[in-house]
Amino acid sequence: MGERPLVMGIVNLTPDSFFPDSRSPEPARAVERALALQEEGAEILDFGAESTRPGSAPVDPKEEIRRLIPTLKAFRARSGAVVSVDTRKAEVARAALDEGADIVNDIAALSDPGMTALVARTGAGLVLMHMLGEPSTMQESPVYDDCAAQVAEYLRAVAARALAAGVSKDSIILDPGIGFGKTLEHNLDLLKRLYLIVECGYPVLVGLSRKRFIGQISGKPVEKRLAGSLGAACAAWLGGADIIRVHDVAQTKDALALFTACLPEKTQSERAVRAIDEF
Ligand code: HH2
Repeated sequence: MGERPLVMGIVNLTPDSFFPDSRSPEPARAVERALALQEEGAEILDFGAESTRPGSAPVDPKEEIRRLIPTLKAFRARSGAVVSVDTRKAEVARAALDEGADIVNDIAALSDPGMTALVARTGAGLVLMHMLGEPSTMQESPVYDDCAAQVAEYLRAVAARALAAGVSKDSIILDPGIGFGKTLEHNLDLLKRLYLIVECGYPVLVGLSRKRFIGQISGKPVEKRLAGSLGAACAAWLGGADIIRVHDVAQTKDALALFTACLPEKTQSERAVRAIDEF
């Protein structure tokens, strides 16, 4: 981790991910997509075989492994890039690590009792993401007293649990879980007060690419949320995110490169506050 934001490119081996253009259910197409995202500058490739969009049903681990392994094998034969596997199941994570994956992107933050020991034993990287409830029902009526503070407290506690079970501190990455049991106001609170998660002392990952809250502000459907996603990605980096998880790698790299290159030495933050009121 350094001053530069890292970009994690999304490769969905699913027939039903919320952004149709990100779906690559056939291994050959998925490998081509992963290689293309690597070529565009992704520092990490995140392979997922279960859509966890709001309202989705869980995928059986055997099916997840069936979707994942041929692609990981074929990608590893052609690339040494850093690979993460987007799964909440230890059985799936184990199969992926056996195929050379480097990071477990656990959106259920160690809910599977086998996950902690697996990561401790293998020394893999570990993304711990906050989710309120389950994907099938998480957007029904999420309630927090103080969303950003509660999410930070939760992530701090899960990270402590991982450390106590033998996971190395260097392995851990925290993620507020944008859109996972959160309203528009909750998502904005998490992004505006991302420092509460940064202060936990681990690298921070943010996944916001084309998500619903971007449509709620821009009024655009998922296919037209690229520009909104780029704006939000720049704000997330400024707020302290070290890794941005995206569908559109080349465009995000360009946006972040320009944003960081042009970063003002003195900001007119009062103007930004007034602009927020106007929206
Ligand atoms: N978001 C999604 C999936 N995995 N992992 C982390 N760590 N953080 C996120 O915000 C995150 C994630 C949802 O995006 P996508 O994979 O494109 O959608 P789907 O779940 O429909 O496949």
